[in-house]
Amino acid sequence: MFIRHFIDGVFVDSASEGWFSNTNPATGAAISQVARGEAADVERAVAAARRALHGPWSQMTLASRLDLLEAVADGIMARFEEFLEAEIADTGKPRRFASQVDIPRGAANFRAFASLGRGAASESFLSDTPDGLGAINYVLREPLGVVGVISPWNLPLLLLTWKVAPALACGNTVVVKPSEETPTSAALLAEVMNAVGVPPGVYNVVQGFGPNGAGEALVRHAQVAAITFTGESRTGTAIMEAAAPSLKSLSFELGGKNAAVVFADADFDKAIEGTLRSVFSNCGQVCLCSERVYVERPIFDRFVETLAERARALKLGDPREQSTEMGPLISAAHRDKVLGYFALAEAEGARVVCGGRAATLDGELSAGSFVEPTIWTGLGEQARCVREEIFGPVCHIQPFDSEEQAVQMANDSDYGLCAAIWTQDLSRAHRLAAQMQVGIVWINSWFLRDLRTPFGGVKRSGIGREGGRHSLDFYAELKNVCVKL
Ligand code: NAD
Ligand code: 6OD
Repeated sequence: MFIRHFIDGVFVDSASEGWFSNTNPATGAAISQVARGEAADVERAVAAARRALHGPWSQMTLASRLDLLEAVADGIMARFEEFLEAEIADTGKPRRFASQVDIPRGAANFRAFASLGRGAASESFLSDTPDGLGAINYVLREPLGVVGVISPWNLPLLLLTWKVAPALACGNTVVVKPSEETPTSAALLAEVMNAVGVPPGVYNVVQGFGPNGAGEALVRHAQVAAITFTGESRTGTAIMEAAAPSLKSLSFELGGKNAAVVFADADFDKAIEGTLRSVFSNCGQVCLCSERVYVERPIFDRFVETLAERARALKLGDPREQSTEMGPLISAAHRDKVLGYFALAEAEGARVVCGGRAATLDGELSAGSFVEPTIWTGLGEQARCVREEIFGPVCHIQPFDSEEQAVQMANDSDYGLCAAIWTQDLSRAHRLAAQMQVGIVWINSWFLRDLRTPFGGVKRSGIGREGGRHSLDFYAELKNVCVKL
């Protein structure tokens, strides 16, 4: 299979005619050849996006633009199985997870921002003037222009559409650069865009790499008004540096080293189930996953043993099978990075409660990038394995003795994306929620999403908020109009 760029409504090869290989991490087999985008391809895509911006897209009424977004959502659902197969093959994520999370959310993102676009209000103020006649100020929302969308591999369709949908709802056109690990769903989405009648040039895809490739060229392009990026924190730094000369708007959703805090009064079974999900979902490759778990001392031993028992029982296997609970990591390179942390944890003095090694499966899965679900205890707060984002199926569990200590340990991180708190004492839950240095707090839950809420992180976990009206604010230029009466 060949995956090409999508520019001005058609699939095209790279100007350089370069390709790279895309592999299935469950088998190590090459599954497609992907066009390797460079600056020349970004140039073509931005030119197409500018033509559409000033042409057919701007001439559509808001209502018909938002109707098209609804049609894209329907188009994703109509091709659910193809999107599902694409995400499973590109990422190795289990069918169960992709069918419940990735694909439905791809469609839901378009529906949510179509609906938010229809309901968007504009501020207005009646102002005093010296002559007593007054003035009315109102606010126009205008498109930013061409928006560059750079997305990661862990939730490819979900995270791409989370940015494309609001950008289009606000009247922008987009050039997207999907992760080089997961090119397929962005190309399938292009087919949906064409099928439902989104004008050529509104949604463009340039495949390829980041540094010195399509990603960097998009960031540096003077006619790209904004970059919305999800990925690693250090990539955020590189993007910010490259974007500086052209003074673009930036929205960053970055890494995490998230804490789950479990009090002795929590519903034990729910806390175990929730923490199992928050540590091991998508093989630990969700930015919101809990890699640090703090448990109140009276239930610490029981919690560690029960969670380890549940982790050992997780079914590793072929991601295509409905019964599989954990697939491989995204690539052999990422597996080696995670295994490096497994070795480092032991060197740092961890007790390995379960896992800690690569997992070898049979048959065609023998070349897959599988690792065991892993739990550590016994590390100090300064251990690298407690401070650095690993992005694998692993957590460190540590006891605490007081609410103050739990807050102090949870906040002792360079990151600040989210936290999960498990307690039946609601006063305590609210008290802690206010003290957590993060962008999102889940109480007795995890990854429970309402797309109208602000989403993002503090510290090294991000800059800005997307979600609901926060997305509409980022993807629009606000213009104040002052009318003297
Ligand atoms: P990554 O930063 O390596 O890559 C993300 C994207 O950026 C890819 O498309 C890549 O090609 C591109 N890129 C890389 N370097 C670039 C550069 N110099 N210029 C322009 N583009 C560049 O991240 P990843 O490994 O794909 O994803 C995993 C990371 O993403 C983890 O750190 C995870 O926590 C984070 N993440 C955060 C969120 C969030 O909402 N906060 C969501 C998902 C993933
Ligand atoms: O749910 C979302 O909107 C979102 N942006 C999730 C990010 C998950 C990180 O891997």
